[in-house]
Amino acid sequence: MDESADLPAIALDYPLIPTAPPGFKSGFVGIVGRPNVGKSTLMNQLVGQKIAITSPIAQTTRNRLRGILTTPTAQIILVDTPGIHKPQHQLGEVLVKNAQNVMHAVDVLLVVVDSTVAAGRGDRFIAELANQSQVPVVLGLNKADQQEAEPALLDQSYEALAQEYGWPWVKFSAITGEGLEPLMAQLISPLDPGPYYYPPDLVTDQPERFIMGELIREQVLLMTREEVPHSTAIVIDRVVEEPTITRVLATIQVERDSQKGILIGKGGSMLKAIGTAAREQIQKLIAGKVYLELFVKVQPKWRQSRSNLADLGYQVEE
Ligand SMILES: Nc1nc2c(ncn2[C@@H]2O[C@H](COP(=O)(O)OP(=O)(O)OP(=O)(O)O)[C@@H](O)[C@H]2O)c(=O)[nH]1
Ligand SMILES: [Mg+2]
Repeated sequence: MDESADLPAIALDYPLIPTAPPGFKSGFVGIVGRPNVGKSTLMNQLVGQKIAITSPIAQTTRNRLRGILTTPTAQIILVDTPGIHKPQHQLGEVLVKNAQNVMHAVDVLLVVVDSTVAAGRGDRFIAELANQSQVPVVLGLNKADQQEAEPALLDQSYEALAQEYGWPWVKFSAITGEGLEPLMAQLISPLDPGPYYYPPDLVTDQPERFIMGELIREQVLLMTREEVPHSTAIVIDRVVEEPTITRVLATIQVERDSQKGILIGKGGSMLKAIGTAAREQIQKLIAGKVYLELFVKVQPKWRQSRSNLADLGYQVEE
């Protein structure tokens, strides 16, 4: 069979990737840090679009997510990771392992810390891991907008950490966007000249279906409490695109009957609230009308089962 005969048709299906001008730089930047320091918020702000969900609850991010940022002189592929913490179940172990693996697979590491509190043991642990990776590191002090008492003292604790390893540090706010220009310059500086890896207008390589599931999970994180957010996983069962509306059928998976009860709520009120808010977010994502139907299913101990985790897309990636 003459395989080359197929080539032009296949090539036409791909968006055009331009040739990089002389001196163009590109590379992968891993965003790592403790849970809740604002890694995903920063990635969204840098790419200018919500591609990662965020919440005040620790361990929001569960997958390695790529955000693509293209400027006239560089293309940075940001890799957002789950917050590094002491794992308490198989799911946690997979998340932390994946975050650690990213440290060796990127060109630059951005270690993000929460500058509203002083450097602690968790930050030092992550700094040591980053140092061992032999990759250039930038220390990012986030939440500059929220520093209250003694900003100078707080900064000193991180300055000392950066000095210990000889890393540059930058202070910024992922929410207001203040300080992000200098951050970008620090991230681009260590990169080598390179090609466009993705078309310049692409902001993520994450499939739409995946982001839809995340947008539903985000509402569960925002609207429920205690163990429910962490016991939840989303499965997108079907996406049917009709001329005027996109129908999405999804299942919210929990570990116990009691959690199912909470998610459904009195007379179905909680599920309705989650569905309404998630539908609005998905409509923004696809820029079109969405009909969202949610189901709740109990899958006992799914966070402890390797095969359940793999089915849900949570596995160790090298
Ligand atoms: N005031 C302030 N809050 C921020 C900033 N960046 C993030 N946050 C808040 O911090 C919380 C955590 O943000 P995320 O982006 O989900 O944090 P994360 O590091 O991705 O967390 P994990 O995915 O759990 O590891 C959210 O409530 C954000 O709104 C910031 O620059 N300023
Ligand atoms: Mg996150």
